Amino acid sequence: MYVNLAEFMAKVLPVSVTIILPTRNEEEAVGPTIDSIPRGWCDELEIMIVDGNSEDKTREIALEKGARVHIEPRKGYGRAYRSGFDIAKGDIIVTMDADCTYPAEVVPDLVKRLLEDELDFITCDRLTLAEAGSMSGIHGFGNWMLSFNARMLFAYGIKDSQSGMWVFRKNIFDNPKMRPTNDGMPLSEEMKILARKHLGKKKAIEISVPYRPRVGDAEIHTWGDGWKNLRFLYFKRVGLHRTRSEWGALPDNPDSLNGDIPEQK
Ligand SMILES: Nc1nc2c(ncn2[C@@H]2O[C@H](COP(=O)(O)OP(=O)(O)O)[C@@H](O)[C@H]2O)c(=O)[nH]1
Ligand SMILES: [Mg+2]
Repeated sequence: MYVNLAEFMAKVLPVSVTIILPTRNEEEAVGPTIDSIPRGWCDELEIMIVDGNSEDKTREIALEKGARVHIEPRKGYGRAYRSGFDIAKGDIIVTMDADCTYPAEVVPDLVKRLLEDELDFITCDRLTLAEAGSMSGIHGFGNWMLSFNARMLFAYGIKDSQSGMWVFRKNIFDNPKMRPTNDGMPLSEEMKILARKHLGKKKAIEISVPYRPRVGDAEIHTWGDGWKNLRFLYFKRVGLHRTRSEWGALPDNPDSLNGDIPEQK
């Protein structure tokens, strides 16, 4: 019995981890996404949704499941992360969509790899192992086109420029140059460009993981977001991209740690 316990304890990774899920009206998928995250494999595990003023039961469900809820009223996928990264308590940050598409079951192995190989940043490629029905034809094409342009412009050698699953050390943001500037979907490609540029190919790597069909409706505007992503790549390449809002969460954003989420009252 004690031997097994000792063995078990030896496998617990000596780190604190925050898993950040940006959410906007994800009541169908947020519960199963949180449930799919393995427990008990690291010293401390924080699961946090950064909610963009959902009008459905997203926050209520996340609270029920024991997740931390932070409301970032400012619009945008990138905006949610630029606040979440700042307030995450863990030394390691993991990101995923709250839509059941990314494989939470591989998170412990990815964190272990980051620690053992002394990496700073892992981005997860979805294209190699995508399951049937996970990416529509047009999204697959758009993704390929954006990834192709990103490779051409930045020569950074990353297959999937649009993946939203990353595993990295929070202290990469101690370098202000590593802090992404985009408040929208292009934050995803910006993360990879910054990682390869400032951390280097040895410390910032890409690993292939499974990708699954979405649960719940996506809000992504295929053509609008595709265009914004492409425009961002070219603006970034020539240094014309701009930050529209400051890094970090607003001090008066509601947070379940302060007990001021409406659903808590
Ligand atoms: N907080 C916040 N989350 C958002 C916003 N827009 C999208 N999300 C979330 O970001 C994740 C990615 O969006 P998704 O619709 O899955 O985009 P796709 O994976 O690129 O098709 C999902 O978990 C969304 O709920 C937003 O404006 N604010
Ligand atoms: Mg998604």
